[in-house]
Amino acid sequence: MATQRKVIITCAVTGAIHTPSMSPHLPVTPEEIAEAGIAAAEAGAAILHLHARDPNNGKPTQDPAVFERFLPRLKASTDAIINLTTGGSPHMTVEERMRPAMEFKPELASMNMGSINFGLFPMLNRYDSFQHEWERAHLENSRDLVFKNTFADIETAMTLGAKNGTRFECECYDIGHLYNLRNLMDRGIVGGRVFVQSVFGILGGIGPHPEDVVHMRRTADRLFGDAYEWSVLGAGSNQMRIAAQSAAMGGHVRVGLEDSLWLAPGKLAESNASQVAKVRDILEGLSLEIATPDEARDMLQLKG
Ligand code: KMH
Ligand code: ZN
Repeated sequence: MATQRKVIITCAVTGAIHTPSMSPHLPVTPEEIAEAGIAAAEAGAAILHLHARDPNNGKPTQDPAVFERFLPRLKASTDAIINLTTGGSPHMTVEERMRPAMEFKPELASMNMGSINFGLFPMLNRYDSFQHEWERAHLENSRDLVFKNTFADIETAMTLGAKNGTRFECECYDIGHLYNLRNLMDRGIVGGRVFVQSVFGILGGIGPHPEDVVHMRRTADRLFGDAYEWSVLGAGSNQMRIAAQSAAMGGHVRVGLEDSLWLAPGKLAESNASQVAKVRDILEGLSLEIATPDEARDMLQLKG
């Protein structure tokens, strides 16, 4: 098991899963994304995992011009590690999804470690109406959606990213994804200390049960030994419980409105910073210290 030093908090500010009708607090415009990221960093997030949205209707976009409207402000106002999505939305092509990481060459980018069914349609039951037509289709069409991340996709993207000095948040939605990562390491496509982001509770991936978390951790320990940093994210109402469990097991944590709209049962999170503050309280309650961005850079071997 990797030795626990300090805990890295990642904040995933807006993502591409939730839609504007689900919460009035979901950041949509470049200004809202910048302000939410700055507040999250001030609350203790060392890493900001970033997607962009069309300012007119909140639809996920990978247009670098939209990222350009919030990245300079985030870089000027915080020391946080910028982590750009290459997942984009499961509805986009891999080429589209890679555009921001190729354009901005960030320290860190997400990399999804296998193809999965990505079932968003259960959320349809929770909402009577939507402000924008794309929102219903986004959920409905997920019944027949494969989030495509083939071996060729991953290998190409990681090789291109590595040429820019970008390292990866390796998103593992199931146990097989850990084996995919091990294979990339064995073939020399990924080197150094790997950053595993285990994702729990997406329909199509591993569930959110405590035994699922233990199984993921044990398998990662067996496959990677001391050569990895482990972080977790729990989707929806699983977020804080899974963060607490993993932190107690030596892991890092990811929160943010990309992963959950909630602060407590029935209570929407009014900001990303409120989730960062809550997880920080949980971590400090466990006598764990929070990593600064530079400490996180050191642990993850980032270019800085
Ligand atoms: N929305 C998360 C479950 C990515 O951006 O590459 C996964 C994610 C994907 O963060
Ligand atoms: Zn994401």
